[in-house]
This record gives sequence, C-alpha cells and structure tokens, in this order.
Amino acid sequence: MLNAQNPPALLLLLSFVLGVGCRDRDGAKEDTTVDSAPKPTPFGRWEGVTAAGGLGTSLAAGGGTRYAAAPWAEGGAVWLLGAEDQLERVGGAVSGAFGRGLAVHDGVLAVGAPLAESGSGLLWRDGALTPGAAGELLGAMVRSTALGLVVSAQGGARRDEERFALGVRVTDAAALQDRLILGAPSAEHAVYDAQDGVGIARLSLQDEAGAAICAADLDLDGADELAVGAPGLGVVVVLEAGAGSLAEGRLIQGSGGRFGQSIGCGAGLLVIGAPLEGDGQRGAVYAVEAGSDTLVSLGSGETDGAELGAAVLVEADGAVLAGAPGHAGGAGLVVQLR
Ligand SMILES: [Ca+2]
Repeated sequence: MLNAQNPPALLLLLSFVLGVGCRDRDGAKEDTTVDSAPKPTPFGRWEGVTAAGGLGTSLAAGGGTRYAAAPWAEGGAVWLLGAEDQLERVGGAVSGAFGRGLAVHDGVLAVGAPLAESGSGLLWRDGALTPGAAGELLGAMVRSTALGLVVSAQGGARRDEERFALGVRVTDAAALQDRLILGAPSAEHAVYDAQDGVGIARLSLQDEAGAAICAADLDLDGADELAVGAPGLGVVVVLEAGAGSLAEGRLIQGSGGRFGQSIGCGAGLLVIGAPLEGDGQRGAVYAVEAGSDTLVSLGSGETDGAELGAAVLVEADGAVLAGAPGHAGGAGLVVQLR
C-alpha cells in the first residue's frame, strides 16, 4: 500500500469505504456535545514545496522546534517549520518515504523511512542510521513516549534493541502509567500491551480502533486515561487504565470522515483529526478540553481533498498543529490552529 501514488489518500479512502455502513457502537457510552462556533483563522501556515510530497503527513515537535515531513515524493523530506511560514530542509541524502515516521525524542529528531533499502526501512537519528532487517519496513511510525522511542517494524515494533513481535501492524504507541501500549487497527484487538501482549477488545470488526492512541489525564482525576481513535466508526474512545474492552470507555462521536484517524494529547487537550470530513474531503480538526465533554471545531481544510487532520500535534504550551497532505494537489500544508 505504501507504493501507491498517493498512499495516504488511497488507504484512507479504502478504509472509509470498508467502514461505511458499520455503526455498531453498542456498549459504549456517548455523552459528547458539539460546539459549532465559527472556525478561527490559522495562527501559522506552511505550504509544501514538493509536488505530491504530502507535507503534513507527519508532525513532530520538541524543545521549541517543530518539524513536518513530506514523505511521498523524491525519497521524502523533513522540514523545520520556521518563523514567518518559512521551511528549512533538514537531513542529508535520503530515500524510501523518509519522514513517514517522525518524532523528537530527548531533544533529538528521529525520522523513519520505511521503504528505504527495498523495504527494510531505516531509522535516522541526528544523522545516524539504524537499518531495518529484510522486509521489516522499519520506521513507518516513530513515536516519542515516556517509556522510550518506539518505532514500528513489520509485525510489531522496536524500542532501541528491544523487539515486540506481536504479529500485527502497529500504527501508534503511548505510555500509560508504566505500560507501553501499541495501537493495531487491523489486528484482533485494538491495542496491545507491548510487554505481555494482552489486548483490549474492539467495538466492532471494522472500527479500526488503534489507528491512533495517546495517554493523558482527560478527566482531571490525577490518573492518565488512554484515548483510542477508531476512524472506521468515526469515534474516539477514552478508557481508564486496566480496562479490557473499548466498550467500557467514554465515546467521543465525530461526524464521520475518518474522525479519530489521528489524535494528540497534551496541555490539557485531546485533539482529533477527521481528514476525510466533508463532501470534498477537506478534513477537519477538533479538540476536547480535559474535564469537558464538548467537542470544539478548530478548523477545516481550505480546499477539496486537503485532508486536514491526517496528522495532528499538541505542543506543551497548547499550540495545535495539523497537517493537510492533500492540499494543493498533494504538495501539502501545515497549519497552526491554536
Ligand atoms: Ca484521569
């Protein structure tokens, strides 16, 4: 799927088509209201400069520096988001969807290139390369967590030299208390505990829960919950630590369009992307404040096919960035929405 001309759009569209008609949400509690106030003007805006590169496919920030990747053309590229909407390219000679996975961990930029070396993939950290094994597709997802830097690999994930072989595709990672949780949207369970392999039961076979996950104290009781995006159903489920099934969680309902494809936690916010929302698939981004049940719109894509919300990021100061990799025919766009 990563070899297609516009992989994110194709994957999203395919998943969307497969997910249509499945609205089985029995068991989970729905208690979210929607605030449809006018959308604010973006606080920052960075346009992609590479045709079909897909700027905004992935985002990362740390130490006051922000990065966005355009992995889909010319081997991929990672850009530092500068002042006055300027882009500054980082990294040396690269290939293989460089930037599909992106994180800042311990102040160091980490970049995955899953299609490098004929599908072995690689991880680039501050210029140092870690190659994947044959066919490993190392680096499609790269995530900084409180329990270490986690990188997806075929059938599981790596944390430094440690390998978690779950036999499933891993698309996200989060630290929930002292447990490392891996998201697995196409597996039997939605998420897995990396250490013991125990999974959390889905809402339905087509929910694609686990496409994106993050952990934060979203009800202000002092303990972190796990937020799980289920774009096949267009919902995000917020679960207490130790829950065995998504049906035990609190349901945040979007209005379709792959709501929950991307999520981000931080600064007392849960931010949710819905990259195919709207007739023209412009996409949209929403936020829920910790302690609140109100879903607030932060913005929508500027043009048809923009796919705003394909990636979202919350910074420590509460700034929210979102990627629209389909903007301008696939050159892509990153906007700061808050
Ligand atoms: Ca809590």
